[in-house]
Amino acid sequence: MSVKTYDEDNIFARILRGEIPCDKLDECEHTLCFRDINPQAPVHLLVIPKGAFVDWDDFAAHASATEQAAFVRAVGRAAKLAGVDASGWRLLSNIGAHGHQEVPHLHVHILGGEPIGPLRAR
Ligand code: DGP
Repeated sequence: MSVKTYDEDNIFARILRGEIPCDKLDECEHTLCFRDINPQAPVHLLVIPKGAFVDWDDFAAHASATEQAAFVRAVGRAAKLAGVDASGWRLLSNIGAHGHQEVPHLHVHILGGEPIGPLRAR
């Protein structure tokens, strides 16, 4: 099993420590939800765990069941709070180099507020 090294100075770790502000929508003991700084849709939220996890693989392998359940619930709650639950929305997570992950702290994107289009434009 490969263990990925967590960079304590990544931008989302700094947001969690309160060193950088964010436009927060929701928070619980294990998760934080805030608006993406570079929105790709009218609604573009990020949901992150508060624990130090590099990506989905790391979170799936090493987070507690409580943290994992809280994360799933936080995503559903965020879509409702943003008002896209009825119209539909996209959930995605970029993982590693081929996934084009830029920030090495697990996050999922919630995109909505208009038709998001096909998954991948070629
Ligand atoms: P990615 O790692 O490629 O899945 O996307 C990272 C996202 O994080 C990207 O959509 C922009 C967003 N982002 C980067 N820095 C900040 C920041 O300081 N604040 C906020 N709110 N979002 C950020």
